Amino acid sequence: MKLFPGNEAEYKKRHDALWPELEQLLHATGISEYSIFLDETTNSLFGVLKIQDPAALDNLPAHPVMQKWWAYMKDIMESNADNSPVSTPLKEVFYLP
Ligand code: RM4
Repeated sequence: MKLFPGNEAEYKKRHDALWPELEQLLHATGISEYSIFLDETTNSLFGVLKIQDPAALDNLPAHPVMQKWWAYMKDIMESNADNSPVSTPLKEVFYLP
């Protein structure tokens, strides 16, 4: 994902105050150990999470709480026409279990 320049503190502030209903939705979806890292040289955001059933992620975009969060976040990060964050899938090049 990509943050608009100058919004680093605001992005962190909003996530430090993550809505309880969004936290509940993410956990109910099976997500845990969810971290988002910021590359301050490019404003790229890298998210990593654990999930039991990755297919469950397909249900998130349509959920009203997710929709509301994305609408709330679109002023500080690159977003698509449906308000979802512009995100680039990353290619795994190394894994050590
Ligand atoms: C991010 C982005 C993601 C969401 C997290 C909680 O900024 O909106 O889609 O899962 O917040």
